[in-house]
Amino acid sequence: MASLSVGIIGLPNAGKSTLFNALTHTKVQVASFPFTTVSPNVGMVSVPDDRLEKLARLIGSEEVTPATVELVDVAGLVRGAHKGEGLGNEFLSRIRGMDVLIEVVRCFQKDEVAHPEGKVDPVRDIQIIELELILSDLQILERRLTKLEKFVKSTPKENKDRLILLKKAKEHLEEGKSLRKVLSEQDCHKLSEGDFLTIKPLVYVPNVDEDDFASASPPLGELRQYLLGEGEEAMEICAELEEELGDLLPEERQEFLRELSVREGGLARLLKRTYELLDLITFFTITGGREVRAWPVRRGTTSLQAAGKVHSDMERGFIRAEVTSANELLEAGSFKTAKEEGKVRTEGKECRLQDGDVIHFIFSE
Ligand SMILES: Nc1nc2c(ncn2[C@@H]2O[C@H](COP(=O)(O)OP(=O)(O)OP(=O)(O)O)[C@@H](O)[C@H]2O)c(=O)[nH]1
Ligand SMILES: [Mg+2]
Repeated sequence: MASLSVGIIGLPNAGKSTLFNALTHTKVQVASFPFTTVSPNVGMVSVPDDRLEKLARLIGSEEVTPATVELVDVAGLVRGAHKGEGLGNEFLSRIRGMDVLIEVVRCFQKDEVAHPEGKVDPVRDIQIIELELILSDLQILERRLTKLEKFVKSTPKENKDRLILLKKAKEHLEEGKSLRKVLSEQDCHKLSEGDFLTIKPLVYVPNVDEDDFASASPPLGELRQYLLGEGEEAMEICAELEEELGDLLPEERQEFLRELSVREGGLARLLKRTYELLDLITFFTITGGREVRAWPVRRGTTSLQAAGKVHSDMERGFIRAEVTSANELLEAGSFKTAKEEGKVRTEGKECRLQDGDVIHFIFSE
């Protein structure tokens, strides 16, 4: 499976690189001027999973390898990006390859940090970006339509159906609607190879001030109303605070959070949600009783494909898979007991994995 990636998008100075740093525990350049990021920052992030920690404790494992996804922090987008304004073309072509988008929306004030539009107005910012993505999709769609229309008379029904779907998509875009909001899941799937930007799953991340946790600023209140009305997903985060928290020791962190009366786990929730939107599930392996590892795979993956993910030898020499669930294993206390209690199934190559499966592959070398 090619690596799945999550792209962080937003206007310049929204806090994208700050969020990237907080999520990846790295230190890419963050600054108060726009277009700090030019070439994209790429990092791998671990997806938090309680089951992994519990399994590690159960077997006294020292080595724990979490599931990871690729995170890409791209250049900021501005009005007119679809015509190449700012770093428009670079930005748009980069996010075309992403599987899920996180859009950072500036809600924090901070006068030293210039806003490309002059003042903080998160609803307007969301609309600017949505419009740019729509216009970019329209450009691609029109090119495709022209090509297809040229020879559709003499082509199979499949092409004709596609033409109808593309025309429907065009109408939606012309009405200013993102495709993910109006097309059925099935239609989105049919168009997914087209790299349309407004089809990609998207989570809004309002980047708020520390003070907003106590009482929301008027722009944040307005944004919440707007997103609710649009039925959009949002997860509020204070990117700067999250980044600072990453530098603290666990005890210091608890103290700090208590003082601010902030709940921990904003980043973890965001990562879990993007993981779901990538349509990933996790299976676990325990190697030599020492290493517990979480593996991300697409929903629908078979036991044979899973074996191949762990090692090509396992796929080649696959004999069978012994499968239990993380919860059953935790209850039983050991793989051996789980087996004695009849909680371990023997599966062939075609078994479709469930989220949380713990798998022991039997293979010939
Ligand atoms: N108060 C406050 N400031 C923030 C927050 N997040 C980012 N900033 C500041 O905003 C400025 C821009 O942050 P970046 O993370 O560089 O923004 P960016 O979206 O990556 O910007 P470009 O790469 O230029 O598109 C920096 O000065 C940050 O310190 C936040 O949550 N609160
Ligand atoms: Mg940046």
